[in-house]
Amino acid sequence: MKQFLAALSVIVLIAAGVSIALAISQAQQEEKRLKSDLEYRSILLAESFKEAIEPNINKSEKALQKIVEKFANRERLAGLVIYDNQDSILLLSPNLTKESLAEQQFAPFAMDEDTARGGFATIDGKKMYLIASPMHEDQSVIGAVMVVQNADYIAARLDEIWKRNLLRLGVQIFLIVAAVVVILRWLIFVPIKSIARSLQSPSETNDGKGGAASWFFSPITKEITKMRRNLMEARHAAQEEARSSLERLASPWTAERLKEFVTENAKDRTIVLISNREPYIHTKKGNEITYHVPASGMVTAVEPIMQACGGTWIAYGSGEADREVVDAENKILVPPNDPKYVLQRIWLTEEENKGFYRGFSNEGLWPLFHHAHTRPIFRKEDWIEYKKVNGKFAQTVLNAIQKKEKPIVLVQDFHLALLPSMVKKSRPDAQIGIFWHIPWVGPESFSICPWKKEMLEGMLGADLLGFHTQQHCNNFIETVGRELESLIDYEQFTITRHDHTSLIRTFPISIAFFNGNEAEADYTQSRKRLLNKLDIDATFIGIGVDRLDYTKGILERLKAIEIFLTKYPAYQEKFSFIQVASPSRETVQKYREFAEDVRSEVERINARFQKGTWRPVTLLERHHTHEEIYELYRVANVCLVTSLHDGMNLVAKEYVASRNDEQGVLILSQFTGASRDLKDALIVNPYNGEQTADAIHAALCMPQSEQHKRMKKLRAVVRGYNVYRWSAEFLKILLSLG
Ligand code: ADQ
Repeated sequence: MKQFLAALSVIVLIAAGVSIALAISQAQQEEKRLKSDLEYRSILLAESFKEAIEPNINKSEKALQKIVEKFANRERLAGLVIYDNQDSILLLSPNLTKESLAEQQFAPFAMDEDTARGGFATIDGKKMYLIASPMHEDQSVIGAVMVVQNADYIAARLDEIWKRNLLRLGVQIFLIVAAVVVILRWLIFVPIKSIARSLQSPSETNDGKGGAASWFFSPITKEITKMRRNLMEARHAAQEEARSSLERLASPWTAERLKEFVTENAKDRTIVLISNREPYIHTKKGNEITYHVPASGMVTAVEPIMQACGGTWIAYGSGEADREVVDAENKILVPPNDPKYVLQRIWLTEEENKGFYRGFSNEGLWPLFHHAHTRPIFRKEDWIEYKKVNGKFAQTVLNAIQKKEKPIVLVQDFHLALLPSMVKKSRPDAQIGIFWHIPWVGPESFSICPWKKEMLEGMLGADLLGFHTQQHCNNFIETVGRELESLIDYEQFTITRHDHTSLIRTFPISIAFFNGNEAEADYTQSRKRLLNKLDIDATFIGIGVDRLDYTKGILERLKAIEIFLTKYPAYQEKFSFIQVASPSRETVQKYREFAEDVRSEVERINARFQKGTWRPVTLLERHHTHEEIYELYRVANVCLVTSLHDGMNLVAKEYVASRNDEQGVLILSQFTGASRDLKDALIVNPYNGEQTADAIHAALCMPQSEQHKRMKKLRAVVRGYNVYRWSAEFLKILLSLG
């Protein structure tokens, strides 16, 4: 308050100083003007008076008196005087007296110097202007006339100017003080109060209008809001961490425990899981119908849950023999050799597949959500198909949950972003969760999607939205904050829109960690057999297992292997790398080109280094069963996961799970969700080939004790947070919302 008063006083003093300086200057100018005007008028009057008197100077006093009277009634004229050449007054107008003029020497001076003389003087207590002009006859001075003008009005006029200026100064000071008070109140106190209030409240409104503080404080408000958000997010992450640490101490989750949990908590409620990719694909081998589990992280993670809990899994039937094995309702019990739940297939036309799957999902959303420097392609016709197919899935879900009370609907992944709100609209009682298996990018990156608002609105139909990492949650919340009017609660991590609240949570997905018999973990024989079968002759084996997808960093990995063999030539003929690559999205041109690039890169590296029976890279480009993949993991001294961007990456977790001998080293990209938890891996930047090459070298040189120490910790993480726990936590929170 003291500072405020001091600042206000300074402002007032400056304003007063400026006003007074202006008033002084105005008064001086006015005084100068009035005086010169008076002088000028007096000179004119004196001259014309002289011209009237000069020829009549020798006439009678009466005649002269008449002339004086003629001139006398002028405004502000105090009197006229006629002097003879002896400096004596000959005649003067009645309102003047000789005594009052006795001391005035203007007339004598004028006659002596033969020129007009004038000046200001006080006569009878009044300010006067006097001017005397000599009269002539035959070029001799014969006397003088003097004009006496009233000059009091000049002082009165100056007084008036001062009074007016002082009054103006008073009004100015009042207005300045009032303006400062109003400005401080509306621009500073009120906005600061509102910022303080919003800081105290955990929620943040995005009403698109901005608050009281918006324009004046907007830069600082933005920064404070960001800081506050970061603090909230950090607090939330810490709470989550504390919660999971506590739960980690609890007994491990198993399929049986999950089943019990679901029976107890979901009672008889229907569970419907929906994804684009189906868990079992039926194909034909000649006349025989066979099936396989697709190479998909989503299927790897979610399938064990459905096996444990039962229910219906609705998915697109993509296999050529899929229609032949389903019943009239397009249903089949799976797993085919040990049925535990229902797979209900839906069919898509070629046009739908092209727009929904190949176009919008794989050419638009997939590159949009992965920073892998592949430009997303958005076509209006693909979007139309995407909406249509989401509607088709929604209708199938609505049919499946018809007459079922409070069904539990679990939507999987980015193909079905619109599904939650489509189902919610018709069935508000359904408890809907969506899990986003890929990363969620920042608001800036997401903003390029032409149908961003519709996507977000679709997702916010869910009661629970799950992401792999806190960063993905933060990005999602910030995106909604940027794009939609909503109320965001940073403490609870909820978004409320149109009276519906969605909870945003982190659920780092995992695998169904099967604990092998660690005592029997001797792979020497099987290793020999497998390497013989693959015709690989090497002491050290590296492995990479991926879908043939440009986000997985396979080309960067191959480059790093080339650098490694060049930089550490002692490993030539000793180290061999196996790349298991499952064909993926082959109908998309970018994927066909990528597979071609991988093949030619493998050929190039092999051609450069191959010696005798040794070749540096073996590309196994076909679908493998999980058993086959686990066998390969177990022969590998090092597993390379070098994704350029990955939601989680289950290969990293699978490698760790497979190593019950607690040997082997995991090299893991820093751009995977898995790198947040698997801290005992060697973390690399996949774009840095030198670094990855050095990590391969470090892994192959790592003492067994160090490998053991790291692998033990990694296994503890994956075992502690397996996919049963992941789904239990997801379901626990979803059920708590109903
Ligand atoms: P994906 O991108 O499919 O998953 P990932 O998590 O690595 O990636 O899972 C791949 C799965 O496919 C693994 O189970 C792996 O064993 C299997 N696989 C790979 N190559 C195979 C082959 N040749 N034959 C058979 N199986 C093969 C998406 C996201 C990930 C996220 C998962 C789960 O992109 O970031 O971890 O979902 O949410």
